[in-house]
Amino acid sequence: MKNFKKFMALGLVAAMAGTTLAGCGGGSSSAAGSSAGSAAPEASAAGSEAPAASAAGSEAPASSAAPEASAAGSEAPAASGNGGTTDQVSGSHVFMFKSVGNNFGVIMYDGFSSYMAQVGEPCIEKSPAETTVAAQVQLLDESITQGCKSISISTNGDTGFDQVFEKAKGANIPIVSVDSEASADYRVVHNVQASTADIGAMQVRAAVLIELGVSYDPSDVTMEKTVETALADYSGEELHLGVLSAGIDTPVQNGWIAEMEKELSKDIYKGKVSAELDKKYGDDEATKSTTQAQAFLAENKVDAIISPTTVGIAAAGEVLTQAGSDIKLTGLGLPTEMNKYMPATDADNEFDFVCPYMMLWDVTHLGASTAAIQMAIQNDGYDGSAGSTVSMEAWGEYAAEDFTTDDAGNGATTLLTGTPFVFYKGNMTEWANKL
Ligand code: RAM
Repeated sequence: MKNFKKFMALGLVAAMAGTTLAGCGGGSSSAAGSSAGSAAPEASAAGSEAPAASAAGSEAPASSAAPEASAAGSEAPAASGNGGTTDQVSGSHVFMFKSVGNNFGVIMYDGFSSYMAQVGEPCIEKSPAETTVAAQVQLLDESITQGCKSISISTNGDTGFDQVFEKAKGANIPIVSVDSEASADYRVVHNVQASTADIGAMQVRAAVLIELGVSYDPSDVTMEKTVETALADYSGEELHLGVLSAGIDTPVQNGWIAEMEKELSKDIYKGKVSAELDKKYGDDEATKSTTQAQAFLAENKVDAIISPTTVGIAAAGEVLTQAGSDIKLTGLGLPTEMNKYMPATDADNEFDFVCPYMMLWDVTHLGASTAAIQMAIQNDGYDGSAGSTVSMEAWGEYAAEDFTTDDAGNGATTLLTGTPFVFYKGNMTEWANKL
């Protein structure tokens, strides 16, 4: 399996040269329900720093190609000791996603547990059945009582955790949030997949460009210039965008939506794209997301739907495709879940599909880098202060990397460990069955 980082670098070059990439080695997808634990760096299928993505201001450390993994499904580097997934909370690093049954969380835990296996540390996934704060609080409380070593969490809301986080603090159990942030009062740091501003703005730009029938241009990764030019030439009716999000209180999606609104308030959109987003919430549940997508269809008020959640975008893809709707779709999705609604090859007309292009980032690396943060806290005295560094070991196909902590204001700090990546007809051949 090819290194994602390398792949993306090659992808950019190839795309700029107007050529297509030769196929990567095949790879089984960890998205397809890979078992928690020892999963190898299929992780590696995805990669962090796409040089491309750095265009939006997210720093891309120099690309250092790591050795290629032997084959799809290859084991993670030999674990020293009893590292990786265990069924014991006591003495283990707890990883908690928003809920079970979300492949994004499954893939992230694959990365987390693979890195923990490598460094010989036990870990366990404790994600709730329901995407609620209450369900997470209960599991957190139990995990702390049972003596877990650390907590890595993607939260379902920004309030309601104080008491249980206080309990963790009292027990010296470090909290790192990832994907969806925890309060700065309790977390050591928040691990960010890619700049919130980039992710929010790129989704708006993609929705508008898709509506205007403009293909994704990989030489303009963030689509900023392309959308400006396309809108300058546009004199049609005002476009209306809808958002199919996760929970109404979910920090990560709400952060992106705020950036979407900021983007839409720019002059280039005035009179051409409504500044108002029509928002609906599917709670990251397939059934609820489907109902909300059907509501968009029935109301017929939006030209395009942005879904900043892998659960929502897949549900909307199905609903819109089944209905043969004119409403277009973009957002954040897993290629393995979206391939049915997207172009497959360069030869396709992407506008024949409900979702011509969409974005995501290296989900496995996000999990692995979270494990690296926990290791830095445990072994190197990392305290999440701005300017301090987390060193991530070489892992699978990835070379060793250092990440520097950023000041996020209001006493909060973040660590940027990834960049956004666009999936479109020029690279779906590579990604349709992995990630
Ligand atoms: C979903 C989750 C997650 C989000 C991704 C893009 O699986 O809501 O929080 O980051 O989509």
